[in-house]
Amino acid sequence: MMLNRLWSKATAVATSSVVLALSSGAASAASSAVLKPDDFVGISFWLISMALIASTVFFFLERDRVSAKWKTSLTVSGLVTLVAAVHYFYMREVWVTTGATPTVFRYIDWLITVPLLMIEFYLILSAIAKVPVGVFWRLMIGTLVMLVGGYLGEAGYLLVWPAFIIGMLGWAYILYEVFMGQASKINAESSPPAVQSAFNTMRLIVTIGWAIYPLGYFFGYLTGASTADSANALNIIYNLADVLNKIAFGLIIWTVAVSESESSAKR
Ligand SMILES: *C/C=C(C)/C=C/C=C(C)/C=C/C1=C(C)CCCC1(C)C
Repeated sequence: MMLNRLWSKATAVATSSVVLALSSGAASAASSAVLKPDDFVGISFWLISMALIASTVFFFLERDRVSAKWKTSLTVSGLVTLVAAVHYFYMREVWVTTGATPTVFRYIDWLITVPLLMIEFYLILSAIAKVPVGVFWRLMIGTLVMLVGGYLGEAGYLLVWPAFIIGMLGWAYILYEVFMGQASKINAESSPPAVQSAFNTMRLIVTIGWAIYPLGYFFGYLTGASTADSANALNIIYNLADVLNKIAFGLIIWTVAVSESESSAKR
């Protein structure tokens, strides 16, 4: 128990130092450009980088408070915010120094964090029911189609409209799986109320929270606005979406984990 606590404190301290070291390295390379007070997209990159580090440390430390079956979920939440924090340093750098949209870093980040969020889904269900591994792979396939479609459009390998439609089909497939497929049936049949409510919240996240990303794409490429306006809209929308889908999503899981752990300790 004691060792366990020490270990999780040590991991949290180590993570935050690595992230801080990375961020100061990135900052010294950027000596030629400084964040301007009217660069609101740049400011959002800064704010969110910091919020992501704080969330990472928080999720790792809070593992101590929850019962064993929730610990992996909190670890995964912390990994999502950690991976995103590091990418935000690089994205911020690209934005502040060049004013360009950091598409490659954004998609590398998504390619790791979105599958981690899918694993989170699967873990929540697995905490209380036997879940066929096919559910997991179907969610992964939807994710890949969605992200590859988006990247081909944003990086200029495909026309922006067809790429958008491919991405939307991948997302639609994920929605089908969580609302009508096997994942939803398992939840309805076998989950205790706390998990059902977590599952429903996660569904809302994947529907409403994730819908913000295609909106970002739309305002970034499909409105015919000027390049500068489009880039501003795209980045601010993606950044806000990340706050909701990475930090708030983690906090929802944390809330359920804490309340469920406390009520099962009383029983
Ligand atoms: C932490 C990052 C997350 C949760 C990223 C999620 C990204 C999406 C849901 C992206 C969706 C897109 C479409 C549905 C259509 C094509 C364009 C995308 C890739 C922006």
